[in-house]
Amino acid sequence: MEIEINNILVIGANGQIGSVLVPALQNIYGKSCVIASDIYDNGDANKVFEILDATNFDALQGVIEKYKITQIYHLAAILSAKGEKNPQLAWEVNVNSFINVLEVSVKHDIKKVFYPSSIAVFGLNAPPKNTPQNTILNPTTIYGVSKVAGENLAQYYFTKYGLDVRSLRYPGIIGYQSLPGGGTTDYAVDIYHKAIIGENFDCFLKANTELPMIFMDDAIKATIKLMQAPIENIKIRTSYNLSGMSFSPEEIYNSIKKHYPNFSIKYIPDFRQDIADNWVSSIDDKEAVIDWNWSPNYDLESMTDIMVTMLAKRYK
Ligand code: NAD
Ligand code: AKB
Repeated sequence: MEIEINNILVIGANGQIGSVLVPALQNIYGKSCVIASDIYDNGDANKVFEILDATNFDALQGVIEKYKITQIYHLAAILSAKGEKNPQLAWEVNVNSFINVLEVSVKHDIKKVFYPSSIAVFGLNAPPKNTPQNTILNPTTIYGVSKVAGENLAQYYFTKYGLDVRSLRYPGIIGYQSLPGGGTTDYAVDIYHKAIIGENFDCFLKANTELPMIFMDDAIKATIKLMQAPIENIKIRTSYNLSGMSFSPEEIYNSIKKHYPNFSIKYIPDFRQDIADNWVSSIDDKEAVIDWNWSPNYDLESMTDIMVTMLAKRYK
């Protein structure tokens, strides 16, 4: 019997998701089998690490060959708000680095690739509530445009080369372990930190702007479940809708206020309001439920309980 070797490369590993996903993968596959990489070294000695700019094909290929990589989690991206400040960079990082990953994967017979898409693929013409898997994708941000391109590339490489690329349309991710990096949903992480350190919160979205969100533990659970599912269960080769919860700034504020009654919020919408106004408010993820048995564990209140407990410990 052939023994399966899992040498996993995580690209963009120092970011909000990577810094939680890497330890989760280490727990499953062992520390020496998970190679974390990013464009900068954050000094965390608890992982095997390589500096890697994924827009550089030769550098990427060098790491694949050095560690005999068999799976890639490609997390590197410029998120929605940051992308609007520099659309060329967003395209270069989000699309061209993914093409490098796909090309190197075909060339080196990589067994599985994970590609994170986003609820940013949806625009104004998608049904805004309970948005279905198959609907019109006409995003208004360069980030959303790049993710639609990525989803189609994933499907193309699967169909043309049989490359096993799997993908999720993550909602906004909220966790206590790491800080977000330039997205429109970042407010929903920042608000907890402000409450816990006793500061008031200036919110860049309006009080009633409802968006799809998910707790970090559920996002990691979904990622690992998708990647471990039998290949015959993966029916969608663009990207799976994924749902955790949906709430507005006012609702998360009220949830935190139950723990911090003196906490106050001011609404000062900026350019990120325009981005959020073009996104949908809730997601229908029945295909994920049917195909690989997805279900989230957390709603707003249970997430808030953990967020305030863990951040209170951190700031003590
Ligand atoms: P992040 O911005 O926190 O992290 C991205 C990482 O990529 C950073 O550490 C950055 O240094 C690195 N990076 C940037 N350019 C690079 C390059 N050229 N080569 C290699 N690394 C590079 O993002 P995140 O929140 O961890 O998101 C990870 C992925 O998940 C992204 O593709 C993002 O679009 C997607 N996603 C995230 C969310 C969310 O709420 N966090 C929601 C939907 C989708
Ligand atoms: C962002 O706000 O850009 C991300 C996302 C939902 O893709 N958090």
